[in-house]
Amino acid sequence: MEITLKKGDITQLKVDAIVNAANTSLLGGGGVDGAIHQAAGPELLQECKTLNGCPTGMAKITKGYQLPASYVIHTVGPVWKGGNHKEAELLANAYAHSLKLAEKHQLKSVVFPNISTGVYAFPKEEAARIALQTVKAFANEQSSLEQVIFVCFDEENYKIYDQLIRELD
Ligand code: AR6
Repeated sequence: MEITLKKGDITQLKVDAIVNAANTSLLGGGGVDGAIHQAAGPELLQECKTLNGCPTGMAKITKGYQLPASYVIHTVGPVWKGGNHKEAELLANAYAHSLKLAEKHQLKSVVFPNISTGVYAFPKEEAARIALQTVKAFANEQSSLEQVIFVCFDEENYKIYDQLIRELD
């Protein structure tokens, strides 16, 4: 399994699935969630309404509708509350459950945004370490996944990931 880094807008990527950093309602919001719903069109919200939300750290899958990606994996990262509220564990769970869902659907390529590092205020470097460790641990297992891409929208996250990927290699 190949792990790659890109900079830019997740909604533009033609992959099997893009991951959405959603909230527990799964009914849309701002940030990457808003961008994904905007680009996918109103049918995405219609399908999300049938899912009955999603607990923090878990993931659910829908079709991609007008997106270039075939599917959207909606996961919910934790809100940062200082670090003593299981934030690290919940963030790792969000990545791990998204990967498991991709695997269950036999997907080959998945793109992650930097979950929880926007409105949810998770410290970016710690979040990046958790994301990379969780994906790397999964890469060691037998999987349908051939490519996992991290897409960074902001320069700060891009620099953090670029350095960490080199370190971990
Ligand atoms: N493509 C890729 N990454 C993006 C894009 C994009 N188009 N737009 C923003 N980002 P956030 P959270 C990055 O706030 O912290 C929503 O309202 C952004 O730079 O979108 O998990 C949900 O409904 C940041 O690094 O998600 C929830 O209520 C990262 O995406 C809440 O925000 C995550 O920022 C979730 O908060």
